[in-house]
Amino acid sequence: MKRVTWYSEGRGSPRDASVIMIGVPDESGSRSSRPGCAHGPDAIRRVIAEREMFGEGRPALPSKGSRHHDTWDFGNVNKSQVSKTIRNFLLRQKFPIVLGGDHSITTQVLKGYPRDADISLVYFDAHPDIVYATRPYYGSVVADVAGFNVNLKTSVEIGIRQPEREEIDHINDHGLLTIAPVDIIEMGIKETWRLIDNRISGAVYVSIDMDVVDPAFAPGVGTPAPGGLNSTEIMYLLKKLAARGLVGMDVMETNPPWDIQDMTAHLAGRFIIETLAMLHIVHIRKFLKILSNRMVWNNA
Ligand SMILES: [Mn+2]
Repeated sequence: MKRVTWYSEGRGSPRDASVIMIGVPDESGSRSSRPGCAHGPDAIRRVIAEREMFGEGRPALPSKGSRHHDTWDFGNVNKSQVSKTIRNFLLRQKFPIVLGGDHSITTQVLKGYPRDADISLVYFDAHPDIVYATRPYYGSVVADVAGFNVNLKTSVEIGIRQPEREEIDHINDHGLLTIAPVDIIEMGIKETWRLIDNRISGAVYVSIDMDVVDPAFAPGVGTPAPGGLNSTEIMYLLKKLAARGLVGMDVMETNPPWDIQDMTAHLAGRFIIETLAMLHIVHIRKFLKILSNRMVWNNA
């Protein structure tokens, strides 16, 4: 995979970049009957290069917001290298964007953050992914990271509409806030953002399972669930989150063999562009600095 500089202002190097993009072409944690999400990272890159007005030195043209970050594409890494790679970039105060791959990769990403990071997780997904499992997989992500560095009391799941019976119990036990697509219809998008904004605090990490989107907009996923959010509702929330400040982001479960004319890969790329356009790097540096200082301390 060619190394691409996004948002380049003539400075294409990892040292100058404030944002690092990392692909993880792995689906070993998936139990979907539709294989193929390991091809997600390269499909997203290809579609962005073909269709978006940026890439290789050209600036992005997002719909709102104009922040420019040099974004360096680190290429693909093995799942076993994810935590270490994330940790190394956090120590350099880089903002990571991870492309999946199946959703269990998010667990490995968050394990790259300090154990005491007390992260607020904003989890976009049709499924709660809070099954208790002895072997971590894409259905146990939220349960797995809750035992590590994610604080479920300040976290929120958005787009939930297909929980398993036991997951409803676990959500209630943890006091986890979930927002279903119909809740958004009732509240409206502004009130939805207010609810999320009041809930989250400190270091906020955003994880997107592309199946959060209605399959009408994103058919290329492993476990499609009708009745999801539309593209612009998600973009609206991502922009609000980015403007507030984030410590990392991932976009998972894009599944090219099941996609229709790259709709899902294109939307995944668009989510990233629109988020980056609103990202306050000053806020991010503040959070990342706190995190990286803790890492040094933990190492000593
Ligand atoms: Mn998921």
